[in-house]
Amino acid sequence: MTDAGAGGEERGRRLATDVPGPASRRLAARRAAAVTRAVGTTLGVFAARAEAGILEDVDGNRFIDFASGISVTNVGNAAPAVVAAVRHQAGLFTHTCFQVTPYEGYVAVCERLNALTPGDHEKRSLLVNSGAEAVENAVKVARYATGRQAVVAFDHGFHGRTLLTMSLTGKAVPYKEGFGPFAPEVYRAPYSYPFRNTGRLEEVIAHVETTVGAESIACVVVEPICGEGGFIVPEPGWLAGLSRWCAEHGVLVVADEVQTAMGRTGTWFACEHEHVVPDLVTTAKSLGGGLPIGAVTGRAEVMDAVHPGGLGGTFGGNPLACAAALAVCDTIERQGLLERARHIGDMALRRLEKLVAATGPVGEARGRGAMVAVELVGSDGHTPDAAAARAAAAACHRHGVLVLTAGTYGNVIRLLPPLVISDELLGEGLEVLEAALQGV
Ligand code: PLZ
Repeated sequence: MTDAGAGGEERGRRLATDVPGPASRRLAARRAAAVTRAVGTTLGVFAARAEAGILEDVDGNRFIDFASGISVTNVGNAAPAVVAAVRHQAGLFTHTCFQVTPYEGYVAVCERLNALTPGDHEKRSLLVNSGAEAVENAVKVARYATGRQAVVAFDHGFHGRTLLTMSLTGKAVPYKEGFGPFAPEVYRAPYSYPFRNTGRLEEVIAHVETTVGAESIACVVVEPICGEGGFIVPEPGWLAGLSRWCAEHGVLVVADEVQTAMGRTGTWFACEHEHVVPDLVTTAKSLGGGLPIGAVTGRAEVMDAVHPGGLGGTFGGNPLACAAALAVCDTIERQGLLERARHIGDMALRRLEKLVAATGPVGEARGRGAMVAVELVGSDGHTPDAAAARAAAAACHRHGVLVLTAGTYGNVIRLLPPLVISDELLGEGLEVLEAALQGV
């Protein structure tokens, strides 16, 4: 265990108290009396500060961060360039509402996204506050531009918690149960899941053609890699085949890159691995490096189909969030973080693949770039084992490594380390995870 500490060096993992410690437990009691229990928590330690790959709690425990706040702090927590940009902008103005008086930062973020997203066609962007809002607006735009109503989403997909995006989301508990009725004209299709041998492209297309009808569909909303659904990497060619079918039938492709974008998978956008050029791309999470911002970026003629005044919101593209987003893009470029993501992925997968066994509990290790997961199964090598995932995650937490679970069946442990994490911290965290997996 390293404990570097002072002088701007990377701090190491440290367990100073029980997890959670006394200060966290006191805050948890206040929380229980003040915050609705409906908001869940992965690890009940209260944060005090965080940096590149370390999150420190109010008891002085330091966790190796394999969560990045669910793929938000790709450039690191409180990344110096982000902090400086936000401080500077806060001293100039904090808000005008872009619809009242515009400002350059909003335009600059849109220019950046138009240039970075796949495809060299003419593009336009819209800025919003969250991933859900981005997806919701992408569907509004797709419906308007096509004059069609149906939207196809996929098994294992997660797109948010608003009425429309919850309707698009594939998992009932905890996201949907009790919250109906859901938005109409949402249809679901199988997603390619190689480990479980489901969602072959021909089946998906036949299902959509017979149950919805191509001519009614405004768009498909698809994650290039399922995030909450369990880091499911579709079969090679699946996304490209789906996009081809869409193009042939006037169906727009909305790539939901909220979790996968901004270098996470080793490219700016996960669609690039499949050479897919979506009509619309949604981003959020890491775009703001910790400040809330989301975006829809798409073909100019599609985005501009909507009448002036048809899209917007009070806070969309807030100037502090725009300043942060520009600093995030600069940092990814300057620090070569796409390459870092690939390196992190190689290192993690190489080690986790060694744990895969026909009789479980690790049925598969998979991922792309710094988006890596293990799927845990029973001794038949197939049946999802959520209890094992919970136990392994809890063991990691007890030993100072913050990991997240995922998956429709709750049986996946996913790693989303910040792309700036050192090899040393990454290796140490993996060691803890390996021991936790061997212990279940
Ligand atoms: N699309 C692909 O991953 C958010 C969910 C956390 P918001 N994923 C984290 C939770 O339990 O609510 C997500 C995503 C994809 C859309 C969203 C929604 O993004 O910024 O949380 O609204």
